[in-house]
Amino acid sequence: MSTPAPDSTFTPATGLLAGLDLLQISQDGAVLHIRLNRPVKRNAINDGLIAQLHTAFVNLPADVRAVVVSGEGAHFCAGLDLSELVERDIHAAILHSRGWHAAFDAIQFGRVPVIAVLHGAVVGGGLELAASCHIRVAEDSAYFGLPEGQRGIFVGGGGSVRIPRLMGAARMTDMMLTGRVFDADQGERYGVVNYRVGDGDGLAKGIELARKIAGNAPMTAFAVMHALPRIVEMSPSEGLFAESLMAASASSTPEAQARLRAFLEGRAAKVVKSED
Ligand code: 1HE
Repeated sequence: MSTPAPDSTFTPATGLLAGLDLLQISQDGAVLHIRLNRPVKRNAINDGLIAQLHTAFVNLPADVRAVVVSGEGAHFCAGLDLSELVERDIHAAILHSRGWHAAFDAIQFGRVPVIAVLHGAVVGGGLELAASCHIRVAEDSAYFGLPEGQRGIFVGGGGSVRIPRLMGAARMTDMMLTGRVFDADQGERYGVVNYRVGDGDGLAKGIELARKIAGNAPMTAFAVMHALPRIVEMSPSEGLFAESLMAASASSTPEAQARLRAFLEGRAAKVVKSED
């Protein structure tokens, strides 16, 4: 008997999300799965796809607590659709880049954590998309490149802000100047990849992580997504002050109080070693 697909319990999204034809969106409980669905073009991101990603992330169903993003076909994402770049003037090009920023900001600074499941090419804008997610799972086949250098362009989807914060500016400089491509293991070693899995196992891992995340208090997710990256950029003194305000806000929520009581009364899980 064949093993059911990891998302076999998911049902297609309804309403607005169902109308986004470049995405395939499905939901199971508190987990939403958004699959880039332009495999013929290797999920290259054209104007329509970036707009649909933005629309999806600002219209998440109220009961969703975590999102998994993956790519249909042999690759996660081939980056910017180069066929649309040729005819743009400078003003249109700036607005185009700002449109990508808005979409990826909606992912990074949205309401719920997002897990990227990566396989095949994760290049250019595909790596920028992955970098805007909160956790990255990579299958054996995944590889990371920034072919902008070869194409005579520059990153425009937030890559210069987000990618150095994962792998360091020196590695990104090398990728862009020499066309160097990192494999999945290098991606893990260099801080891009949080979880390494075999080919075909990424979605199951992503969904497993999303279910865990969905069980957290929403205020904790908010603090990790919105406060942590800002505190990292502050001076230590300002950071410590902001941390105190965030910590006090989180611990005062009724959900935190209930969770703390549950532990003290022996009703909550203890901390155990992870198997990953
Ligand atoms: C595309 C794109 C694309 C594929 N824009 N059409 N990104 C790149 O420079 C990566 C360019 N793509 C590739 O290097 C390869 O396509 C892949 C390694 C990703 C996949 O190779 P492969 O052999 O599986 O597919 P393919 O045969 O190259 O591509 C299949 C089709 O997709 C083909 O179109 P067809 O009409 O001839 O069938 C390709 O032209 C098309 N295709 N990738 C347009 N990217 C906000 S700034 C972000 C800046 C960037 O992202 S720059 C990096 C752009």
